[in-house]
Amino acid sequence: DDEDDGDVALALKTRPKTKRPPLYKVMLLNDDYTPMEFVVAVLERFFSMNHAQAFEIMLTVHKKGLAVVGVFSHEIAETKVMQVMDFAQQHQHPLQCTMEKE
Ligand code: TYC
Repeated sequence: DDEDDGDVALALKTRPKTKRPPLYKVMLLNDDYTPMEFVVAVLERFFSMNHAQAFEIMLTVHKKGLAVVGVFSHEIAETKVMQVMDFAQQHQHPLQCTMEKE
């Protein structure tokens, strides 16, 4: 009677926090030397794109300077960046891949 909506007020203040983990954009950067076919192969191999999708994203990077190629959890994003950077180094291409919090 005195404080009939006390628990409602409390419920509003103590709403369960369901915090989702942050997501990270993985980006490919343009350069003047990495062959277009190599970038397409990277997108097919590490980002599960078909050839047409991969070619389109590669052209976007080539024209705009960079593009987001996927959005992942922190751990998956780090793994993708490592895989791309290792693969590029193995083939002596200067291709750069980075990640950024969404
Ligand atoms: N600019 C490169 C070329 O003309 C192609 C390229 C595309 C390189 C995308 C990197 O992330 C890249 N051969």
